Amino acid sequence: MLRIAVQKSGRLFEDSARFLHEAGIDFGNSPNRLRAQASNFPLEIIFLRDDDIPEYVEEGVVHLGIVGENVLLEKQKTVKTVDRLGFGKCRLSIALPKNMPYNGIESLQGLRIATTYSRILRNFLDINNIKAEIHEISGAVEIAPSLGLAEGIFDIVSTGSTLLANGLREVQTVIESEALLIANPSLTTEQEEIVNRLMFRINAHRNAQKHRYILLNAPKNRLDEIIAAIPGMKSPTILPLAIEGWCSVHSVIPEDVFWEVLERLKAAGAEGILVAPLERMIL
Ligand code: PRT
Ligand code: ZN
Repeated sequence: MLRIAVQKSGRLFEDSARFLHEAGIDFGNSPNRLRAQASNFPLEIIFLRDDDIPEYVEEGVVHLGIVGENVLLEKQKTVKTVDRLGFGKCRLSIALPKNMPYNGIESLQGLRIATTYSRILRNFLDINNIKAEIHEISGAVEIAPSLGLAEGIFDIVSTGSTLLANGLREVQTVIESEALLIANPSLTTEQEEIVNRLMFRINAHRNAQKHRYILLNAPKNRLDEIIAAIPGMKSPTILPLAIEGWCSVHSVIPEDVFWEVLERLKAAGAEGILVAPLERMIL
């Protein structure tokens, strides 16, 4: 049995739940609980504040966690990154009042910068030999300059509209972030095995998303040309049709080229072309 921590509510909750559902894991959908047992996989889901997840994973209280890379880097906990999940994308950037000049990192020298991410900022400033004062605050960072607490801020930016609304301008991106699947670094072999099963299921879903199932009718005398147009798995399945001189061709093609493939197939004489999505695909 494994335990996975996901954000209880907030920006990562829905995508984290979707991630588990895509792996075929069922745990109901009431977000008000603190824990839930998957009904069809040896997994217990624990709902936590995102800030606590790296520590819970490091301590082994939970075996896995889904958390923003920004939070993980700030907390500096010893965990293993199992996978990058492609959601919760954002960046951590330094922003200054929109009229304040910025001519590169040196312009930050001597400034006061407010942030909730003081470790990441400290590290960035140290690497670049910038002496700036970090004001660690716990929220509402973007109003610090207008209150006179600091000249600049260091915070999460996604669309940039929050900065704009507060008269700030993004001047320096420090890190790009996305949600990560993290694991305790000393899982037992049995626990690793469950993580592998989880990843196997996720990859079967991802592969399916990237491919399409294709069926078509082909005149036998142009079959070679048609087969050559299909960048399929090993080789297409060819089945006879009731009509003399024709056969049915089945294959799986990468999603990103399927329009070009369809054009080539049509030009090669294929008829009755059907394209269908895939549920799961194991390579
Ligand atoms: O309650 P809990 O502690 O669990 O949640 P939280 O309030 O600390 O975090 P939450 O739910 O806001 O965000 C969780 C994670 O989502 C973050 O740690 C990031 O990894 C990721 N993420 C992605 C974001 C954003 N995009 C984002 N835009 N987190 C916060 N924001 C904020 C940003 O700071 C700004 O204030 O959203 C605001 C809007 O951004 P703009 O640039 O689109 O205006
Ligand atoms: Zn948080």
